[in-house]
Amino acid sequence: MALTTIDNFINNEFVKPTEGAYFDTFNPAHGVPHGQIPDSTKPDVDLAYKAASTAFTTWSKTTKAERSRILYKIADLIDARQDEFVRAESKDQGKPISLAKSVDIPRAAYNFRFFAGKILHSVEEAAELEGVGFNYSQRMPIGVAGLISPWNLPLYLLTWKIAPCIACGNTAICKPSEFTSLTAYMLCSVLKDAGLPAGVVNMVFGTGMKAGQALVEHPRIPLISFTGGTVTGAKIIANSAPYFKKLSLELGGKNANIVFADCDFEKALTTSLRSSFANQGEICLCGSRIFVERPIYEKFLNGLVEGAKKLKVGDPSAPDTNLGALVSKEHWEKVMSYIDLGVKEGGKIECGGQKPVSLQGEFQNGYFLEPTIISGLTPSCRVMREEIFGPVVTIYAFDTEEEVIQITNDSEYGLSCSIWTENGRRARRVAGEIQAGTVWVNTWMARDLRMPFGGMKKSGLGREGGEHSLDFYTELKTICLAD
Ligand code: TXE
Repeated sequence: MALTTIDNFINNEFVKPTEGAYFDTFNPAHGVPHGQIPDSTKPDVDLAYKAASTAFTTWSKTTKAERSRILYKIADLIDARQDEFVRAESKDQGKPISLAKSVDIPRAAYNFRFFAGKILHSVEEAAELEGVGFNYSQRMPIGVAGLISPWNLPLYLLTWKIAPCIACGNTAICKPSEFTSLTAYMLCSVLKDAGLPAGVVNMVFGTGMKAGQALVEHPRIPLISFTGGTVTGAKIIANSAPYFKKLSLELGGKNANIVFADCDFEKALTTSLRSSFANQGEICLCGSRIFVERPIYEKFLNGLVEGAKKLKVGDPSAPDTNLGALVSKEHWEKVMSYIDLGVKEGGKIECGGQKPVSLQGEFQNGYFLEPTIISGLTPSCRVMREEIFGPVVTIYAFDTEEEVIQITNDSEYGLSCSIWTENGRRARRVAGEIQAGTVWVNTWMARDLRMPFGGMKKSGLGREGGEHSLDFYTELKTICLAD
């Protein structure tokens, strides 16, 4: 099969990497290469910077109405090419086509639509300073932004950065994950067809060590928005420190899913199956630590195991598939190593734990894994503390509200949490105590783009969403006018 060759996108042109090197990108469901990605290096980032900084001088002065018009057009073109994007995302990432169709691609379009509207409707502050005059605040675009995105929700998370960045009048150099560059590459044509001026968005494909690090260490790129692993986040903080860059970091999570005995049992169970295994567990918001109040523990565990066993793992392009393939061989091995560790730490595999034996033909070499539930571990075990980022959850019985708050918060992470209870007072009390950027009560992954989103502790720095995105992608200043 012919491999798709991806090229960098600089100044609205597709260009080969300066050093001419490419590497393979894999179809995770087959375990074979399906494309070639530029192995970009610092000179490519320098070229992109030249284009983006030139474009900034005019784009930053373009009216909000004009920027908004182009963003709406980009959203419309993503919708018009939805099927193409859906198939590509599923093939490149391994996710079920149904998920790409219901979540990833519609949300990518919505990211543009949301910020197209947002910039038109935001109002700045003004205040009279008695005896002096009055003050007003004004937002300025910052310059060329570095946007670095991960492989789990490739187009969804990349567009979550591009849309507010350019809506605010900045220009961008994007570095999508080397594991999943295909839909970012397809987006380049959409941007051009929508009439986005040359140089406003540039894509430099390649590895984190070369292309990513060159962006972070570029002395004239003043802001970096990054989503990815916590260890990488720490490197980005260190590498960008000499330049005092503005950073937004959305990092890992080890999110608690707290189920009280007074919950709506069926709703809690059905949603917990989703929050455990959606996108093969490769969502930073997945609830991988399930804490169940003891009176319903056995019943909930049995229901969860029964539900997990019914989930269909296999061909991502089949419409009824629930779990596709993990993103890469390396990641599959990492997740498997945590299952082994769980057993060594004294856990019991209630279901799953291996590659499904039923896979035939081309799928035999894919990176599939059965949904896995591990019981019998204590909160101090590594499997209950470290982010696994696969279809693996632990389940644990708790006795009191105080205990579950304590074990939830006893974590290096603080991204999200779900609480299941029909007692409204308890819901507010527990939600108020949990150390996480987002707490859902009786739901999971309900995102309102107007609300702040981000992590506490090692789950990240800063907030994005609504006004918070504008805060990150602009410099806010106060102007004082004397009478
Ligand atoms: O992330 P990386 P990976 C977590 C999850 C996963 C782990 C590693 O636990 O197992 O992170 O995943 C670029 N300077 N999440 O390997 O390495 C890299 O090329 C600049 C959580 O994909 O952090 C890619 O574009 N950039 C998560 C991006 O950073 C660098 C989503 C993310 O890669 C770089 C995905 C460097 N030194 C994984 N090193 C979430 N929170 O949503 C790498 N990159």
